[in-house]
Amino acid sequence: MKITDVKVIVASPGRNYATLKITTDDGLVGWGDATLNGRELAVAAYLRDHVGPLLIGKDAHRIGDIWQYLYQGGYWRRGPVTMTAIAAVDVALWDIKGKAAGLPVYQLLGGAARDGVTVYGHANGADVPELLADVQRFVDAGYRAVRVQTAVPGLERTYGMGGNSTDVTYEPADGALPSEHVWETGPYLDHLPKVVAAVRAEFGYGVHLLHDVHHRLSPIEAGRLGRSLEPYRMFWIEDATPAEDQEAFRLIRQHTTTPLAVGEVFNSIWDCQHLITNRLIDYIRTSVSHTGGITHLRRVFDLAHLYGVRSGSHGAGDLSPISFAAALHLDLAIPNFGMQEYMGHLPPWDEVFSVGYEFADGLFHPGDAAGLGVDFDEAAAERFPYEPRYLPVNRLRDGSMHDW
Ligand code: GCO
Ligand code: MG
Repeated sequence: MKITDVKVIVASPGRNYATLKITTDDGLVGWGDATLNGRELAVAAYLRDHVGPLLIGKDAHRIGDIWQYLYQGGYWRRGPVTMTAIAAVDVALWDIKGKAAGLPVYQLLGGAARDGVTVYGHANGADVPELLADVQRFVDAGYRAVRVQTAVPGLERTYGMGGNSTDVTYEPADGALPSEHVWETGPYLDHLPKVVAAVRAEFGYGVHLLHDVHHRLSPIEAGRLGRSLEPYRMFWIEDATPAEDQEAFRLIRQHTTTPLAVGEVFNSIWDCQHLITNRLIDYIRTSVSHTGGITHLRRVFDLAHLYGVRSGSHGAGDLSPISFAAALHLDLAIPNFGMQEYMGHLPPWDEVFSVGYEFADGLFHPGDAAGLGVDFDEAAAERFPYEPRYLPVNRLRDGSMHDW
């Protein structure tokens, strides 16, 4: 089965997405997500100019060989643009293989290891009452896990705020240029434990609570936050400290039993290797669309399984419905599933993407259509042209750059 066409579509139904379409001589079409928030055009160019022409004529069934061809053959290793491009090709080829076999992708991965995929939603609130009302929406909708984010007194805007409803999400990349905001760690460290205490007081311990620190703390500050949250039994705190320095997590580990999750900005198994093999984390958050696709992410999860680390894949709205569908197939089949993020997608996403996944009682299932169970309306996509959008940045009060 030969690849005859490779096409990248950049469109903005609700937010910018880059989508890869691979067509074979059998007439089969596979879809992959090539979206990298704020760098969509870079991945699109990489695919159009440096990957697509190399794939024409190759056997679409040889997923593993094509993966190595694009990884080793590209010479320049790793990085978010390269690994997102490879991921899009990989996912599209798994979609094609499933369609050729007449099976959903999870069946090709060994079949279902669970009935469904537990997801967490994004609750947030400018103050405690607003946050409690948002958590209530997710609990009422059947969610078994909820991420809690809140404003910080004295700070104009903080990460994770927006879209107070289970059915209308929010998009953090909201500026034609990066907006700049002030960050101060002290008020955050003082305020967050009080907010989480209020959520636990209202909802008890029957719902999993998660929080995203979003790279904003030093290791010792992260250890302090983890310890202050121990009474509230967090499912995890995420991105507690920037993880280029994987060994930094040992310092956090020494100070707290709060579970640690990291990895959404990682793009290869080598970004995770030290963290996993030293048991410095509890969940690995690498995503199918930024970590080389199903083929590579399955290797990450297999390594994690050896060390008791579970999956916790990134699933924000800037990972397209194609990415979320692929994540569900993998989440359903792996032995060490932990948690899947589900932020939803901004309308009118469903005027372009059609999906087979369904939500019930806190769990998603990818459906049993052959392949990924997704489709993409190219004609509709033309109604939503790309618009430059960037994530915000933080600066400290003295003007120093800081993680947002
Ligand atoms: C998450 C992530 C997002 C990122 C976004 C970047 O946990 O979902 O941290 O909120 O900021 O995906 O594009
Ligand atoms: Mg995050």
